[in-house]
Amino acid sequence: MSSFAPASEKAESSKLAALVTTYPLDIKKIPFNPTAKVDDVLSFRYYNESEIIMEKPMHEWLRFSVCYWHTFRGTGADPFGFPTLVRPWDDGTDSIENAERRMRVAFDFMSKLGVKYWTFHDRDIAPEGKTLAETNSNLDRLVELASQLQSETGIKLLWNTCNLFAHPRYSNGAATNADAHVVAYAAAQVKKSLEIGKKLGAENFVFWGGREGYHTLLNTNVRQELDNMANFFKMVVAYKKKIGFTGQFLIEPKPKEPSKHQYDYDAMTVIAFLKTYDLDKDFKLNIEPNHTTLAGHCHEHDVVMASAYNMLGSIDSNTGSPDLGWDTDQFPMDVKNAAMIMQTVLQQGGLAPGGLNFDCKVRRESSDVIDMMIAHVGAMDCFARGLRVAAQICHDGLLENMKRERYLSFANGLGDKIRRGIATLEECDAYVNENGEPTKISGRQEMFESVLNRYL
Ligand code: XLS
Ligand code: NI
Ligand code: NI
Repeated sequence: MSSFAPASEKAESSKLAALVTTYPLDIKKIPFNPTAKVDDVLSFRYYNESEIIMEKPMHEWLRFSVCYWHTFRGTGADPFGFPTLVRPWDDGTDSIENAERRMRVAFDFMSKLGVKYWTFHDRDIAPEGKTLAETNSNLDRLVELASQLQSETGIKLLWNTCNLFAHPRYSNGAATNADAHVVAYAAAQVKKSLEIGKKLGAENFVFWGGREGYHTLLNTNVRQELDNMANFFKMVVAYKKKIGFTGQFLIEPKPKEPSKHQYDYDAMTVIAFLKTYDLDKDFKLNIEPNHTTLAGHCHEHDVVMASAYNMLGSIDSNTGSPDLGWDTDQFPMDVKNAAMIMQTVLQQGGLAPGGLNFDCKVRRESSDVIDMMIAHVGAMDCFARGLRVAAQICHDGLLENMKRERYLSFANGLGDKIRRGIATLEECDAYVNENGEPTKISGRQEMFESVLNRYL
């Protein structure tokens, strides 16, 4: 801000600067204000949680959650630079006291933002001890506090998960490690997290295979590793039943990073894996669009594919940078992308018990505390606007009709038999001999794109 700025703007800017160093957060609850000024980024213009859209309040379509790892444990460090996101509530130690203070700030933040859910890895909330027993007792203390804060604020746990990729013991994978001792460690860690999920009422539980993959096929028995991964999931399903944990299990596909190749490459790969090992009734998918684009697909591809097979359980709503080839985990700020995702969510009748988890981090250059809030408000409003656009598209039914018309030839005759899987090659041969060359029919891509643009 230049020194020529009016006094009121100066006051505004010093208020923002003050937030850098204060907590509990000196921010009011984010209001809904449809006439908010364009630069009022601490109000929702589109997200009106109780407003009914297609027979449900917006908050039921948009089951937002804040993720603990990026938003409360992210430091902004990258391979070239030191941390930039130094938070006033963090004292630089890995103590239980610091973890407890941070958790209180997190629930304060989420309440002011107005989200109803949160997500975390086991290692985000409590320090890892020297032994598994010590780690678990650290977890018990923080889970106790989480349970108390959940009931005080009404914020619920969308899902928890295990960090099976950061500790050096997992450098060669967890469930797919070549050492059975490491596989057992991972299993013990998951056992504890399922118990935590049950205690905190987690509505889902996520498995992201962070290092389940390979760097070179020369040292890797892929078939054994995949069999082991399936058996690991079978142990997990058995324990879930045993303790009566009711959350939905989700696998999160990602093609690479940190491994060169990850087994859970994309939605279709994971669905094939689950069906191969007879696990498809026990799991759905948690789709992250940034992983989808990393796999070489368009932003909404895996959301659409998973939903088409009734396997879309939840979404890690973030985005990559279209011009970068890695997982940048940016806040979703593109209305068209959000509308495309929400269109699929509307078509399948919602995401519950899943939700829209902001697996996103502010840029390392966005170093003020207030940037955390601005980012979440902007992303929630982007999705709320996407929902409104998608609802209008669904309501008009125009694009859906245009799509349906392309497939009319399957409505009767031979097409109908092909569609129902009862046609034969001989019938197809006879049909072509009788009817000759098919008439060329335009795919009309530009028309579809032009129509879509009129809704945005
Ligand atoms: C990393 C993943 C991870 C999972 C949870 O790329 O997105 O954050 O969502 O382990
Ligand atoms: Ni994710
Ligand atoms: Ni990711």
